[in-house]
Amino acid sequence: MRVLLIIPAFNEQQALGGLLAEIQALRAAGGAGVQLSAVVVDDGSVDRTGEVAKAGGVRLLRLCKNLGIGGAVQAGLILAHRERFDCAVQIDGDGQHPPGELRHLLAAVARQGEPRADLVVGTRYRDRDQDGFRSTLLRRLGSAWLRGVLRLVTGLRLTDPTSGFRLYGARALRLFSLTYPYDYPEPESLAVACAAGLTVVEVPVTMRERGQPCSRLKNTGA
Ligand SMILES: Nc1nc2c(ncn2[C@@H]2O[C@H](COP(=O)(O)OP(=O)(O)O)[C@@H](O)[C@H]2O)c(=O)[nH]1
Ligand SMILES: [Mg+2]
Repeated sequence: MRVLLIIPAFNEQQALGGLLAEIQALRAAGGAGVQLSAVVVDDGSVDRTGEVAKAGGVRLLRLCKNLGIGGAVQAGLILAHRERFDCAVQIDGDGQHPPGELRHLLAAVARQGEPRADLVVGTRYRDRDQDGFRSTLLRRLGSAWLRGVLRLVTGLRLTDPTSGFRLYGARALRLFSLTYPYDYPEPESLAVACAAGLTVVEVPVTMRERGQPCSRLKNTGA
């Protein structure tokens, strides 16, 4: 299975080097039948994000103007679709999403005997409330409101609609390379996926707080 990691990064020179080192370690370790590639999408960073990406040995997509997170992610999705990757995984450039957790997202698409998942969302909340991720009160309130609206509009019961750690299968790549929301892309894209008849599932993952160092190596880009 060919998997493209899409890393939107805007002024992430501090965290990006450590994240890319983790990704290289994961690639070197190899996984059963999984071939990992990665692309950093940088659209107007004023720091050394692009240089850190190149030094980290991954592809760099440098857009000529800032499109925001939605446009940056869609650029990666178009690349994945065009190059016929089996799936793509969006992962934060700030190191909040440990690449090792990718296996949980991949397991959800490999599961037999269920409708094949087109969009797999990594949730930081489900089954992890003891030692897991703790967001700010404001963020949790916003998330609760979004959960309610999504459930009302689509019938989807998700715990983490704003999660940016998600896997896009082939059908999602086809859809989102044509249209991807720009304003609040994570929750909106869930509604778009549902409207298009795609299967959306959620799996628990561990996330780090922003600014928490990546596990293997110190940052190289600062
Ligand atoms: N290329 C690009 N990346 C962005 C932009 N805005 C945010 N990002 C990246 O998208 C990821 C998610 O943003 P973040 O601020 O961490 O969102 P949060 O985790 O939901 O709080 C990070 O890697 C950011 O660097 C943007 O305008 N362009
Ligand atoms: Mg983040």
